[in-house]
Amino acid sequence: MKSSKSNQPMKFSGFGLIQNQDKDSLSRKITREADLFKVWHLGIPGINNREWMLSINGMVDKPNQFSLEDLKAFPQTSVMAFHECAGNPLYPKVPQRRVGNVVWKGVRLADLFSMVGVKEEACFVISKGFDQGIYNQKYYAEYEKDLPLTKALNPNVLIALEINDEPLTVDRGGPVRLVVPGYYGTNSTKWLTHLIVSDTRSKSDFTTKYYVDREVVDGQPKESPVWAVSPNSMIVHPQNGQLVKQEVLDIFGWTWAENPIVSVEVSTDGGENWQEAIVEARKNVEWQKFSFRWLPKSAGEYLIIARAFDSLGNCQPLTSRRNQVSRAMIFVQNSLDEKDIHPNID
Ligand SMILES: Nc1nc2c(c(=O)[nH]1)N[C@H]1C(S)=C(S)[C@@H](COP(=O)(O)O)O[C@H]1N2
Ligand SMILES: [Mo]
Repeated sequence: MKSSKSNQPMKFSGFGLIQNQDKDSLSRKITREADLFKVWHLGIPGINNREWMLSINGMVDKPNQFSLEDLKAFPQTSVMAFHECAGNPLYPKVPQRRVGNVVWKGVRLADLFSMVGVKEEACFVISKGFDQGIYNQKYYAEYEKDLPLTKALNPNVLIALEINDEPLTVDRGGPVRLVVPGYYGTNSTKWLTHLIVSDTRSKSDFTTKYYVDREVVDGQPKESPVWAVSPNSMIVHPQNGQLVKQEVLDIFGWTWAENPIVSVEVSTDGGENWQEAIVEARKNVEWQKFSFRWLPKSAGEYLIIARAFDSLGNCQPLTSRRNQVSRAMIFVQNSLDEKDIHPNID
């Protein structure tokens, strides 16, 4: 943007989160924009769409700048994709299941890259957003992330202008944001102003301090960027704490990962026995429905658990991870009065 950033009023300052998930919104294959969670670390900037510019530079042959009108003139691609927040970066192992499934539309990043010509030595793409402000007691002049060039060239990666056929609102990262389907939401930089092609990773706190998974493997500390989404699932029906009658119950939910989910197992006894659920095949990067028909043998408490496996054989862990299994404790009511269930019985 031409105007100086520090003069730009913020619409909202500081970290924020809106999550609006009820059973009705979670039952839909495509999440309504109004029902999709929103996250911002530094604030929501004030943006003038007419002055807005995306610049692409770094290890490219012909650095260039694109206005909103320039981007609208490119071929537009739609991608239905799950959108999952990795959770609070200060507590990276705490599961949040802040997730939805939406249709993004915009320009393929690969198309812009073929126009500017990416140099052979390049390995990463650094993205910067227009927001500025304080996160965890430190001031940041911008939000900055990175991703491998190989991922950036994937045809699903978009410079998005729309969500569910509507222009992106400023809260959603508009007028233009990066969308990296298959990667955690943190990588999909909102209010995108700069893409820098590089042979090294970003040194920003949002890639080196936050959004780094730290583990000890064979006694050695291991760090990995919070990029690809690990297998995850969410039980939508029945809901945790629900009271149901002792009759056939159609358990269902959603499952997703960067790689397609190939199977989901459901346990109705707290994890002692597992059975195969039916899983919808994946077309591209959208979430997949799983369902399991079950007749409770008797009244009582049941702990239902679902666990997903992706095409690489990765499975959801039982505890201590952002993608740990989803559980629903339910209460099956004795069908004492048959008339309640079969009113026409006599
Ligand atoms: N510029 C900018 N982009 C950002 C963020 C941010 O704070 N600033 N938050 C990230 C995080 S953690 C997530 S989960 C997604 C949230 O996108 P949404 O608000 O559209 O759901 O945006 C990502 N992109
Ligand atoms: Mo996030």
